[in-house]
Amino acid sequence: MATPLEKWVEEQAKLCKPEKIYWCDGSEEEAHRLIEVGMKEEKIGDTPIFQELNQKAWPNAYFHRSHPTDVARTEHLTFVCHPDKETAGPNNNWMHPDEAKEKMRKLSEGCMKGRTMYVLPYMMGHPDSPYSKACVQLTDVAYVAVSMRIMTRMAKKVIEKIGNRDDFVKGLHSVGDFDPNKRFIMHFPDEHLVWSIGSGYGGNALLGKKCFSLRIASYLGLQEGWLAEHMVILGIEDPKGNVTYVTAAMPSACGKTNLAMLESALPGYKVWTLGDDIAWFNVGPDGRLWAINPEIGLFGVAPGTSTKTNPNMLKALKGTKFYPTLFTNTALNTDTNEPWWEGLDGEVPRNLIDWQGKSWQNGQDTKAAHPNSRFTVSIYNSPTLSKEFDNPKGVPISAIILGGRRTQLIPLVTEAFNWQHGVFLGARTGSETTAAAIHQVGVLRRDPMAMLPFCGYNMGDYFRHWLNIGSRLKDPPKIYSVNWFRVDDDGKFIWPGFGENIRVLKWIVDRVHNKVDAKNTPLGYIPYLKDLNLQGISISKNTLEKLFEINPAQWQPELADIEKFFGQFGNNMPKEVWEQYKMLKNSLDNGTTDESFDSLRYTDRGGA
Ligand code: OXD
Ligand code: MN
Repeated sequence: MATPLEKWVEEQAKLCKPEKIYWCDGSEEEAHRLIEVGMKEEKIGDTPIFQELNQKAWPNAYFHRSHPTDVARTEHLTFVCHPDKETAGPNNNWMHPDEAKEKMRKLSEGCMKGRTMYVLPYMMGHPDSPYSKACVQLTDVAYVAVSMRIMTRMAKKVIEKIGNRDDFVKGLHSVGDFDPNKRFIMHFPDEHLVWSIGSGYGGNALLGKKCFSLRIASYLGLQEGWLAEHMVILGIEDPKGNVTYVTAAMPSACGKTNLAMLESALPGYKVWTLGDDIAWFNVGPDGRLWAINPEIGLFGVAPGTSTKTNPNMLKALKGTKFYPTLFTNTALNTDTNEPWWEGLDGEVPRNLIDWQGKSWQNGQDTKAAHPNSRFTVSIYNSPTLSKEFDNPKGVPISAIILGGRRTQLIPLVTEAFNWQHGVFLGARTGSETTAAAIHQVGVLRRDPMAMLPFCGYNMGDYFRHWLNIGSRLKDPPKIYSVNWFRVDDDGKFIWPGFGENIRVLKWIVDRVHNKVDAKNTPLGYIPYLKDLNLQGISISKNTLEKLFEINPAQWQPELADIEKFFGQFGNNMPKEVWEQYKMLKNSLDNGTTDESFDSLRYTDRGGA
């Protein structure tokens, strides 16, 4: 008797009509074979999907060039298909599930003709974790099959784990003919199903990642009482060897990966990596908040990665623990057969071809590597991997950091007065956009908890869910806002960022352990400058003050924009969040000083 999984695969094959079906076992030997297939047989246009790179300089590394129109997430073609529009909320594109399925069925009819259908069984989370989920994705391209092996725990054993159940997470993916007009990423949360056609780009095609582990999982979390978040997880070790675990949300391409692998500029401090993109939170039996990273790979933006910005990532990219490592849409040095991108150390190589394969000269007004060119590498290659990474329980979280890219207004670091204020702080976060999704770059958009493109249901209900989780926690993590991107009057970044961000992390750890007091402001608690360790960097006192400046007049348009954003969620927006908004507005309007603001603040999580 066929299992529900076998039946499901058979039905999809009937629709997509692949030439053959291949069940992956996730082994290294298989990955070698799939790379071979990608170098010899599978092509996009005339280009084989994989090209071997210089194995001496970049062991186990292969290059992939995407279809030229398929370079980033396509949010306008991404739909969350709840039976009713209100559940999807104003933050999602919505289509009725019946209509979406009809559309996808038509587009998928025969879409795998002449190709192989790969069946990928994988776990999101450690197989022994009570929080993990068993999943199966179908795809018609070896690039996706190999990428999924790097990013997830792909293994034959998952098939046994699924057994006769039919509630496994389902993903049907085909690159179709790469036609952007026939490209859709459809989510069916009630069925734990993602159906994606027309794109091979990571965020659209590796369905365990954004599609399942954020959009569908966030909705599962709402139903089951947990949170799926767009966050890194890291451990900060102090000179005494104590490790404090924190998570951080930042919109795409704002330095999240660099933070997760930070090389500390402060002697005695060390950062241990547990995740660079996604965190699943559960309230543990002890009433604390515990986090796991459901992934095992890093899918990061290449441009800007260097020994200055992220030395540990370069070590991971040259690591040999896990086969293989992929580079997508970088430039290529044709003399040495090495990948290259803007920002990489050293001279610009003389003979380069750009990400589309065209010859490229230094000084040309286009970029050699696509701004959203990526690497896909195993987290096990990371020299900073935490020894807790494979702990099925995850790690207990002491602080949650929420960030964005803001050239004005937002201080370097602020501590929320309490959980509720922290939810407001996350809800009002804005960020200037980057190249990770197709839209205008550098425009301010509200991106609560960096989840705007990834929350699989109405964000008003999402804020409510955060408040509810907080009320179940015995000792909720403290919540912080950070902004590494504030500029001075000449438009230059004030804060040096990267490894120096440890100074902010140290302050956060000191606050978590009640070692330092903080200054009360309308926005939250900020550091007394004496408590920020600034040894070894030179920033004048004036400039430093600018990093923490709160100018009520400048805040007026910001408040209006926040009000407008919150207003979209109508009755779904919790009144607690509006109360926080009013409190901020009042305190800014009244030009409240440090002292007078004391009467407004929540005092339960107050001083040191
Ligand atoms: C990513 C993203 O790829 O957030 O991680 O876009
Ligand atoms: Mn991300």
